[in-house]
Amino acid sequence: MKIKLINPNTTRSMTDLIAEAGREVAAPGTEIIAATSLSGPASIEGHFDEAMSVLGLVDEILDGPRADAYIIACFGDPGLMAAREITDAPVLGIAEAAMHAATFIATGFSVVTTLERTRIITEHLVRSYGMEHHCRRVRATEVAVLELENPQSNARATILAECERALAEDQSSAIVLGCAGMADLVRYLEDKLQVPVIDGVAAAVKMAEALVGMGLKTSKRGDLAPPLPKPYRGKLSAYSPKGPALIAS
Ligand code: 2AL
Repeated sequence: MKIKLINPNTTRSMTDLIAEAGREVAAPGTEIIAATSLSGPASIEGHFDEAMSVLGLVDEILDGPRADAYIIACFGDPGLMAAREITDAPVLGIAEAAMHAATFIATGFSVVTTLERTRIITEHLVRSYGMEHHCRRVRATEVAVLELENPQSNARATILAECERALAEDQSSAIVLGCAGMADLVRYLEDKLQVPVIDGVAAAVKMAEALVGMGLKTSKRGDLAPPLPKPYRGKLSAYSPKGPALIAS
């Protein structure tokens, strides 16, 4: 099966890291197609960044060969429901996948993410995914997304310290990493913390494989039906939904 792993920020080095995390867990018959959005923010750290990232993400689903499943590899899960409208292949967000994975192996988890503003956005996701009973706390490290790639930033030590505080103070028994750019920290943190550490990229790949393996597709009944045909004007005219047929499937 083909799983398209889309980095909705435009930083290719982060896509390489994400692709490696995905390929590490993928089953032998799974091909991971890693893509970087061609338009949008270099990193996604706020509501505006998220909104501006969605067209680049949508382009990656509409253009190119179809995949059996799509993964949005940014912890804000930007454009998740919109993406589900334009294909009947399963679409998974990494925050959603990581939080669900955590519920199977721990009764409570903490999310350790990047900036305070991203922490607040993650809290919104916790509520919209119905994870309030499982997520004990969302914690910020004040490490910006692109600083994760800077060896001089001390990001590793800062994230480890926040995870330790989470385990000491939150009554959590697992850590969810709150950024795709943290995917390479799993082993390091598990060694130090001795609790499960969940990277959403890996979780989403395995869950996508499971859904495709079960022959499940996104329901086209109700709000995930294809977008209604209508004109979109101005800069978005090329995106006008054409009709009831799926745009990509
Ligand atoms: C992210 C992420 O995963 N990629 C990105 O650009 N921003 N999320 C985050 N919580 O900072």
